[in-house]
Amino acid sequence: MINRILLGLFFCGCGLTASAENGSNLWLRQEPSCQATVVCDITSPVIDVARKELASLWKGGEVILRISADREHYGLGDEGYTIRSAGNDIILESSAEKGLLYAAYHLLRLQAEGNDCKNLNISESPLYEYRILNHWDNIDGTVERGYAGKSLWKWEELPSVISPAYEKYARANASIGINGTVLNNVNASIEILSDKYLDKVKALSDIFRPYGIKVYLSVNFASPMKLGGLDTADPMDEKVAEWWKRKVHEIYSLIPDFGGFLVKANSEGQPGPCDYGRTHAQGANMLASALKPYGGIVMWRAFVYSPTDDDRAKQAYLEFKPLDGKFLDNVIVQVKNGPIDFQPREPYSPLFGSMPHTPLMVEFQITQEYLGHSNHLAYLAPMWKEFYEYVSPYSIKAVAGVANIGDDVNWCGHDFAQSNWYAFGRLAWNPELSSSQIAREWLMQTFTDESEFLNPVEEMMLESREAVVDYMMPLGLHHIFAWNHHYGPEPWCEIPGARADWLPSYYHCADREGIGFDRTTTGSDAVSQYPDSLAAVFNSLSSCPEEFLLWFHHVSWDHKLKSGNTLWDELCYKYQTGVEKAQEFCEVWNQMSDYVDSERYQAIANRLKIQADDAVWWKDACLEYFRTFSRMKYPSGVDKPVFRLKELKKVKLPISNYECPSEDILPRK
Ligand code: BDP
Repeated sequence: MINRILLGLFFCGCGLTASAENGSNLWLRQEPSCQATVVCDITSPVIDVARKELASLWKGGEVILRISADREHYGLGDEGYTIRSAGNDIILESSAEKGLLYAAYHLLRLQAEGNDCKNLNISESPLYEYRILNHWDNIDGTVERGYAGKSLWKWEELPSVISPAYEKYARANASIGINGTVLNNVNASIEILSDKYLDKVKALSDIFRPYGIKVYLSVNFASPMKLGGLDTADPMDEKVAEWWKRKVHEIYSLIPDFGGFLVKANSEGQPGPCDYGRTHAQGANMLASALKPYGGIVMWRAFVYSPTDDDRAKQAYLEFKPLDGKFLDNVIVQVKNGPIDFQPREPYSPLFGSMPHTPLMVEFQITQEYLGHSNHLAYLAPMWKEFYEYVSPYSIKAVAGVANIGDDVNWCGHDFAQSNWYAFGRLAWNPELSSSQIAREWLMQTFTDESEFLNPVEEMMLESREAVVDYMMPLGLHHIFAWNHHYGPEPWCEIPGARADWLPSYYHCADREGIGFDRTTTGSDAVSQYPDSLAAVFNSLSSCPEEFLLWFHHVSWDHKLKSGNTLWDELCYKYQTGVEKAQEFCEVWNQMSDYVDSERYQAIANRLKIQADDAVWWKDACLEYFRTFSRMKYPSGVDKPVFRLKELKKVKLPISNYECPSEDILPRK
């Protein structure tokens, strides 16, 4: 209830400023009371943040912050902490300052959720040491696959002009436990390592440091040539290794706690060690040796596939598995959650579990490149939890998420997309949290704690990703998106001269007989990259989970599924369900106007409407197109198409991969 009264007001206790609600306060919207007594005998930038937050926001008794000398006693590490009530007072204890900062945010979260904060006895520590956002931000201000405006980093103005957004960004991250940020796109510009840009990077690092956030950079493997003027970037060439050492030294003299490098090499045209006949391990190790003396790490991406080879889904495994055990200990191989590319649903990448002697980290995509950009509501915690059903969170070393943040006033475009930033941080801290708990936490802090709002809206969030799968790519279909921008459907897309594996027909393989990519042992044999027991499950048409059916099998149109429906009918019903769900979300939201400020209410309603309309477009495009192969009728209960295939084939959205389409250019009846 409290949140509702406060909507539209922020900092009313201290600054008395009222503003129209615009979503800019994210999940951090408690009213400062400016009253709490915070006792702590240390002064440092990190402690000062914790102190300031508690002093202005905490509404209970005294809060005592303590560094415990007895590390062993807690065994919670530098970022872990305990929170204990002692009468009216609260004691926050950690073996290091960052732990106290996280404890402060934990306590404030409990308060925001309406917890009475009596009898607290909490011990917490993050599962992963590295919980990192990857920004795909370019230095020209665009954001690759970013749908929330331009880059947050105003490179032109830095380092002299410091936007207040930088500190807000750091605060938001710290409040959910994110402790690292890669500032720039994996398709990295050479200039990021120039003196000029390093000064700008330093300015950002200085702002983030008190919030426990380390800065990392994506680097271009050819930097020694293009920036350093060398005639090679061969990792085995001494001049090259020397160049990197000097560069790393220069970085650390500006940024003593610099985190390290993220590298996309020999992938989608980026340079890399393979250009010189070297392996990924040789490339990564050369950089790792340069970073090692300073405690920096290399996150080396395994997102590789070449145009001519085998099934794209197999390639990362084929290239990286033989390198198991060959990386230095400060290299972490960063693997996308699925074997292809952030599709609405993919099975997990078989590299997980296949490189026992190499630390691996998972890369999730928070930005909705393939899930309706910032127009569609898709709460992604269930998708990430699904990954952990197959890959034990304890088997990997770290987590990265491709950020969905831009300079839009509400940070993420869609107000509900904020929940994905939030969920990423919470799951990176503790992957055991449930999607439902995270949704609820976020809703209570972001909107209101009234159950009439919470229950239906939480349910809508929990169903949203599955709805997107249903109206876009059900039953294991994947990558049937429109060329380049990946927003709408284009299963028919043919571009003369284009790489086959960039075209939808490569993936759906629809023909007169059936549809789906045969990855069984008699097809591309991608199944065999999974552990034997799972490979057997995926390989058999009868035991393959239906959500992955067309990922692993080419299935005949009249094949009977578990429901008793033929594949064709089931496909139709899935698209229909997706459409109905998206329409239902609009209805659910229509009931919520009493609980939400009018600005956010309307903005969300508008986007839900776009989503519901897009769902129809997706259904019609896919079913009408696939029907040209199946030549079967729609079963009863499935809506007649609104659009004709001929019309939809003409749709070309004039957007690039830096934009989210506006309503007026989308196909509508
Ligand atoms: C794909 C994106 C592309 C990225 C690439 C990557 O379409 O823009 O550069 O992944 O992850 O999802 O490197």
